[in-house]
Amino acid sequence: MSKLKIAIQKSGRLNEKSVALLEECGLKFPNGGGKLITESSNFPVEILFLRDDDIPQYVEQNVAHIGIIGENVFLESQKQINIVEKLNFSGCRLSLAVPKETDYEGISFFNDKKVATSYPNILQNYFNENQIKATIEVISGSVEIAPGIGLADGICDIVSSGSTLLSNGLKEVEIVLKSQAVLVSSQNLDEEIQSILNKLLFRIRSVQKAKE
Ligand code: PRT
Ligand code: ZN
Repeated sequence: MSKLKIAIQKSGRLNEKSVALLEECGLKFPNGGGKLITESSNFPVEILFLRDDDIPQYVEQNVAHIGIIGENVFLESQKQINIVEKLNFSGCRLSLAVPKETDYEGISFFNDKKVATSYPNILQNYFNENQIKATIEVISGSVEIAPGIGLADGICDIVSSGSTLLSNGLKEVEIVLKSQAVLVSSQNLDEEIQSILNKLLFRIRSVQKAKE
């Protein structure tokens, strides 16, 4: 019998809540011990533990049928996959920030400026929509230190409480995107897999409803 393959984050901010959601749906499976793939004992699913950035590609290629990622990772990936459900956890925003002493009067500030980010695709679209011509400096982590070390005039990064910006002398000036965890799916599901997904989705929606 076929199994629905679900990709979730191996470790990080989405891991615990992704595991919890599947457990709340009644799925029993071994979790932990560093296994990268595990099976449920009471539902036809296999769970793959991956880095969140790799999930869109796995899902596009139908290696995983569905996955749980942040909308920010979904959009940045530009992969041909669908959002099937918003999951109401890991809410955050992708924002532009500048050194707090900057005299900021609007988005045109970014014309001819350098902005450091790990989200070049989303940011470029945003600048295009707002007719801003800026240089995007792609870095993969510790984006918040870029202005302080002279690498950029501003940054575009994920913000939740805002305390990281604050402690690096930055202020949030524009929200580029509001994000939350989403369930994504492949566009090439066969009938059997789709029917398992429908059962899981029914449970996910019941769990969500119970929390409203
Ligand atoms: O190892 P892997 O690649 O799988 O994980 P990762 O390090 O890329 O991602 P991870 O675990 O940090 O985040 C996974 C997802 O959680 C993100 O893609 C977002 O959708 C979501 N999320 C929610 C966040 C945050 N909140 C968040 N605060 N992702 C990152 N942050 C970081 C942010 O980059 C910044 O450095 O936290 C800092 C800001 O937090 P505050 O509270 O100080 O504003
Ligand atoms: Zn990642």
